[in-house]
Amino acid sequence: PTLVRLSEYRAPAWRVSQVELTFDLGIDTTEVTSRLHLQRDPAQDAPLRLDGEGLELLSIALDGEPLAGDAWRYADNVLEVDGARDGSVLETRVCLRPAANTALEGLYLSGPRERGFLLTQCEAEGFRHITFFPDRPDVLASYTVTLCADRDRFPVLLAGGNPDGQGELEGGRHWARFVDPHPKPSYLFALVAGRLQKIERDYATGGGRAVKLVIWAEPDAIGQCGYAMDALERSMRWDEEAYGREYDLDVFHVVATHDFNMGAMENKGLNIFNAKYLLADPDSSTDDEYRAVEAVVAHEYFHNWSGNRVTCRDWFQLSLKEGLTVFREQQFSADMNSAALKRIEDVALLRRAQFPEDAGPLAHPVRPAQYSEINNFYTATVYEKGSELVRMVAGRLGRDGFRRGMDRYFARNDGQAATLEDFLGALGEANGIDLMPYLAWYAQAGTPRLSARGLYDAAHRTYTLTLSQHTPPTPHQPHKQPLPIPVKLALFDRAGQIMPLHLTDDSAETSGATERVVVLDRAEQAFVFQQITEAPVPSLLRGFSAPVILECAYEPADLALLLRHDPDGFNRWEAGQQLAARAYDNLREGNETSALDAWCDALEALFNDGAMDPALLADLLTPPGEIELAERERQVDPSHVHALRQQLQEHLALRIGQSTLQHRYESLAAHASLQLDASNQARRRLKRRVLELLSRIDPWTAHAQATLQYDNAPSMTDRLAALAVLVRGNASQAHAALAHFRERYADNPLAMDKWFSVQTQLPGELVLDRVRALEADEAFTLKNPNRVNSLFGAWARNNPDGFHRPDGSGYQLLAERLKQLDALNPQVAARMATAFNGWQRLEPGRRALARSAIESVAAHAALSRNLNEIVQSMLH
Ligand code: BAL
Ligand code: ZN
Repeated sequence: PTLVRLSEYRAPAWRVSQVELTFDLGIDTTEVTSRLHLQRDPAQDAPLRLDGEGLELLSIALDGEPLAGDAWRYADNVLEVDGARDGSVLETRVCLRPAANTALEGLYLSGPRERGFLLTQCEAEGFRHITFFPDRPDVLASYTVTLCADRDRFPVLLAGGNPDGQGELEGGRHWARFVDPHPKPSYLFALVAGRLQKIERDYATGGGRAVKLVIWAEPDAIGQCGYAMDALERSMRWDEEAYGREYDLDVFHVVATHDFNMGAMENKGLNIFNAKYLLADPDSSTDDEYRAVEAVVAHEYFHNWSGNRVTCRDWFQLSLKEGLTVFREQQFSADMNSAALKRIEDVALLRRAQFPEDAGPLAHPVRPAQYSEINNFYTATVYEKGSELVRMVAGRLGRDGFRRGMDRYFARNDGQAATLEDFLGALGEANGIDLMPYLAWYAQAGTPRLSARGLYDAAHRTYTLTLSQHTPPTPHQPHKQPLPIPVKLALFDRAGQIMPLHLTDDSAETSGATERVVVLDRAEQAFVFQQITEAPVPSLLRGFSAPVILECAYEPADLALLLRHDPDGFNRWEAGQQLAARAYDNLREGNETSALDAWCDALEALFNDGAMDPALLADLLTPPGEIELAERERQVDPSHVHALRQQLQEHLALRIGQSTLQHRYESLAAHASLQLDASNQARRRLKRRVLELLSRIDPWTAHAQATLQYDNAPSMTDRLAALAVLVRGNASQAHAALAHFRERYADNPLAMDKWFSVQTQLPGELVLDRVRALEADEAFTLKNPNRVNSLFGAWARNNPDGFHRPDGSGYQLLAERLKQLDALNPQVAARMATAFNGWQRLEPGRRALARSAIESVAAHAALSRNLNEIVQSMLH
């Protein structure tokens, strides 16, 4: 397969200044007429070549004249046209088949043909499935879009930009026109047509622009859009206040669909959302889902500046918009909710999803050097690690400096397609700082290991902290260079008091602060702290100041001290996670229990500390997940990891004590509420955790309580938490609860997704039969990405013991389904295939079985470019 390389980037030979599109919409066939106003780069002498995939060309004309058959060629997804000049207008007419489009890329039908609606998805390269175009993000054009359709079947017609007229046509048809005044790349084009309902709100920007906010959904879902509307308004206000960014059109449309490959899409003026991230109501959504809706609504809205007004020069720069926008969303969510809990959630996600990616066969830099299929690079590395890189730079500049830099970046690149160099350049120049050393982070894959050694010199009252770094090799990158690693740190005395810091060569201004950032920018470096009166306990990488793995030979008592005394919730959690990982090592090695004892003692004390925030306590009581713990093994046996983690939780539950847990559960359960405020969410979170711990040591009581909780739950949060405890414990009561849930939510697709996914959490030896049975359920379909993820994704990713069966049966099932799925939807198949990541580190028996399953996928005829790239990378 052809590789696209960053090093081979060339500016486009032909650009398009204006696009006029007319759609004659129908479910089986849609005709698209396109008029492209062409601009030729005088410095390049290349023929006009346009991208186009799967297009049925009906007619073609240049400057008003039909083109003869020998004046154009359409082969290998490229249309080459002779005779075009600077200023020429190329007109093409093509036929599309939306109802037959199962890949959900380009124009497709969402829902059943009788009542579904038409919509588009163009990022990254979907526009070429709609019309011929130089389908690359550095071609920015203004769009005029006219939609024509039968009025009864498609009463609502939407496209990006501002409305510019509508009217009736003959034969019960109508039309609507939209003009987008802001030049945009083709990946931001969108249209929607069908029977949708709306909720509306008026919004006035700080600068006085009146904006109509409209959220559209199918009739049965429109009642679940209110929360998203509130979140949208909060996001718009926040971006004005935090970044001085205002919205720039008269309307902002948002549409919910159940059929979507991604989470959502930031099309200019017409965001399209996977319903999972837009719809919310207490009866069918959990607290976590509410927060996800708020975060994704904000993320897509923030793209209006970081992505749309300033877009990417090429797809290698994807993190320029995605890493930056994830970072902006993280700041927003921290402001709206608890900053500590948000940071915990984000770092946990990074460790669960990105660290394993960076350590496996799919490792790639945040700015990849090459790709075969760009859709395979919408990864945790580009998004989540990309956000961490922005966070490091923002931390380096400070709040005001970062804002100054962002203002410069937006001003200088507005209306243009930019690079990461443009980003770091603007931020650095606005602050008189050279940020280019941070480019190395964008180019180098793999998670750096940061080692820390402390040495206390009582005679001189100094503490020397020696930091060193090392990044293991990754595919195509055997040798790594040192990176600039900002290490935020504090020192604590043995009573848990934070110490003032005086670094050698300190300025008067910084000397004496209790928290400092030192930057390690070579292989090894020592930092000497003065006036230290006793051997301190260092708290390193505070706030997770760099995306690295810290290796520090802490005594368990040191970590326990940080867990008990650090005033910062995130750092406290972090100390607890490190201590829990060491406790896990104790259990694995079986020769000592010092970390296990320290972890249990500290948590027991915190459990009984009435001042603890219940949500933070719930997180503290949760040890690292099985995927993280597996990283501590040389050869991974997922069943063993699962068993050890269960033991870890049993030790903790026993230490806290059955009656204490029970008492706390009852007091939390006595106030079950529907309210979404932070304190009620926190109580629900702790209640779930306490019930889970109880189920480890007293399943009989816990299952009885879970059944009661299920029956009386006022909200989905409580209902699903109870159901999960019953299913995980294989309780006899699970059957009736699942049957009840199935019936109650049969018409609610998002709730039904939860019904599928909760059952994938059955104990490892039981789950495969259940997955097979669920596939046969009439509500299951391989055509819906959410449903596929709720069954196969939840099973293969969230139940390692259930996926990695010792006989390889899990691998075989997934391999078979990947082949079927690939024929329908290559993007979803390729993403699902990444569940095999980490197979090379499995114990030998499973490793051989996993390899042969992946090989069987690789050997399948007619594999998509998407899936092929993933399985080939997996095997090499
Ligand atoms: N741009 C693709 C979806 C998102 O990251 O917002
Ligand atoms: Zn995004």
